[in-house]
Amino acid sequence: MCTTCGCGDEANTRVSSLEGTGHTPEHEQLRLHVNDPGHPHPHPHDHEHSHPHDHDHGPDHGPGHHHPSPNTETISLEQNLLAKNDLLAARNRGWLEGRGIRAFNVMSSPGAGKTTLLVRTLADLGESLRAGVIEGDQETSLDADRIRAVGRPVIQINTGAGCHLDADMLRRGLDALDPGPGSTVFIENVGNLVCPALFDLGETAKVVIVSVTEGDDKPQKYPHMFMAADLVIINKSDLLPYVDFDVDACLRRIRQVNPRAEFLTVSAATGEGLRAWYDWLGGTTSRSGISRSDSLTDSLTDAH
Ligand SMILES: Nc1nc2c(ncn2[C@@H]2O[C@H](COP(=O)(O)OP(=O)(O)OP(=O)(O)O)[C@@H](O)[C@H]2O)c(=O)[nH]1
Ligand SMILES: [Zn+2]
Ligand SMILES: [Zn+2]
Ligand SMILES: [Zn+2]
Repeated sequence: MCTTCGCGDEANTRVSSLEGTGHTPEHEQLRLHVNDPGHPHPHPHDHEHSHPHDHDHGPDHGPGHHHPSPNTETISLEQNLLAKNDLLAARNRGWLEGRGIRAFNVMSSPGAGKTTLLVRTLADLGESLRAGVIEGDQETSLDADRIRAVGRPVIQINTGAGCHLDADMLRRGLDALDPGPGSTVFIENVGNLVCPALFDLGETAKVVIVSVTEGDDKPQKYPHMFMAADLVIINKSDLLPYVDFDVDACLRRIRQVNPRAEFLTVSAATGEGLRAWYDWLGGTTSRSGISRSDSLTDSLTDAH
């Protein structure tokens, strides 16, 4: 569950490899399906899924028991939830680093072009990029089907009512995807500019996409998402002649909330500007961290 928007019920999260028939809604069955005996591998983590926030008071608590006010309870629930998530994210990060795997958490509002960009990237880079994808959506395997069509391994995570991926979901996705050492994992988060910003997954870098049809004011309205970004991609540049979107104003607003973010302007549909995205992806292999030194001018030049 998400204490930011009050959504969710993590017991309904489903992880699916799409192999076989599996559209059963039972999350336990799907987990068995993912870990099917045809694809054995050791469980890399030492913990089990738990629901620390999900307990109710029993009817028999003692007379000295004191109920905090509802507001206090919400805040401590959120702190506990995020603290637990950060711990699991740190384990994911260690697990990924230990295998030299790069994981990119791709976030945006619904429809900004995450899947389109990933499909095109996998098709353009072909065998030069060993990559798999973990797809997060509330429902359906439509996005995973699109990745599968370009012949790459993909795992679908359906969050049900949940509006974001968390570190435990990524861990389960990684168990199922079983990415090879030195490979790349793209994580397509649930389309949402709010809640995914709060949940560290243990990823190598956070990539935020904003499309020109959404308006150039998004960095100010959703500052947490843009503060968290390592790279911001402005997508759908092919539509710039038809919409009222000022790229320079948007970049300035990104800079105001996050001076270290890099940014690129691309069209995942026409391919414009994608060279810079591929260079960025390549750069993260040779650099130990993500470079945060690019100036506004450099990035603007790179994008064209
Ligand atoms: N004109 C134009 N359309 C694009 C571009 N990128 C994506 N689209 C279109 O935008 C729509 C949404 O794209 P998706 O890739 O499904 O977006 P998404 O972010 O994965 O969406 P969710 O998974 O639902 O959050 C589709 O109709 C795409 O064809 C682009 O660069 N230019
Ligand atoms: Zn949520
Ligand atoms: Zn939420
Ligand atoms: Zn998508």
